[in-house]
Amino acid sequence: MAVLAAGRFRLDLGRPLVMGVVNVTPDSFSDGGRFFDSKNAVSHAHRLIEEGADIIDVGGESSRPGALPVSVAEEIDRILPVLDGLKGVDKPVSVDTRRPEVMQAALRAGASMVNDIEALAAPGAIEAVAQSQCAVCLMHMKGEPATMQRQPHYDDVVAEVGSFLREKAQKALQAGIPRERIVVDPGFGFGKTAAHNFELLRRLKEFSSLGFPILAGWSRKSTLGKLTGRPADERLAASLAAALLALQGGATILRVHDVKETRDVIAVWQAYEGQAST
Ligand code: 7PJ
Repeated sequence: MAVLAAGRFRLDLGRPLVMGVVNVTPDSFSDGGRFFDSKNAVSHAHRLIEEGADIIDVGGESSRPGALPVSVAEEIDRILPVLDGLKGVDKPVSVDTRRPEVMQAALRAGASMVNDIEALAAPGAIEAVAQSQCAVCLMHMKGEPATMQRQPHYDDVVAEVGSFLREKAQKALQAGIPRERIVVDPGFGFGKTAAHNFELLRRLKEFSSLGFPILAGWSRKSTLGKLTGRPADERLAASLAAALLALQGGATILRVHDVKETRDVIAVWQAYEGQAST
């Protein structure tokens, strides 16, 4: 049985998994301050778990197109209270970060997975993961969040993303991270046009030959906004359609904001595939 090893957890990859997104980006207009933000994040995570999330992904740095980086200290201050608040939950908590210092602090605070949008590129990031028992998601991004959507170009987006992921996975293996802790992700929306994103989605199956579980993140992304003309909070239907297409393309982990609805998509897909629903 294929499994993903993530700290003390072993996740069955024989069925699709849902990674629920919990953003901890402080709302400067709320007077509750930081405590209010982290309390909200913790209760949101509990809700996503009730709705059927298999993994909770906590992020303290916005990586949306055009976003500017926050300091390491700020990122740690945002996520640690949330990880503390989630200590008792029986689902793996992932931390969405690029910084080794944040990874180490998060792993000490009980995180079981590192979700790195730059695939462990920062000096010390590979070591931070290798020295732990956590799972890691290696994602492809072209450029930096602040500028990545300025006319991205590829000769063959699938070939380029595929060889990037193969190389990063090889590096991780060489650094001593076992195969069963590694996930790969083509990074929809990260330095890609809508056409690139749909080519990657249409040819997602080609990434199966890498031999790692595939994570797909389409939830509420701006490509869906461009397509439908809708703002982020009205992209649920488009996100669910993309989730189904990702499942069809062999994705085993769906990173989403809307867990309950994505679970229903998975139920339909499993019935269609003749699998028992989970
Ligand atoms: C992704 C992510 C994604 C992985 C974000 C957003 C932007 N991590 N973090 N894959 N997207 N692994 O949710 O719109 O697609 S942040």
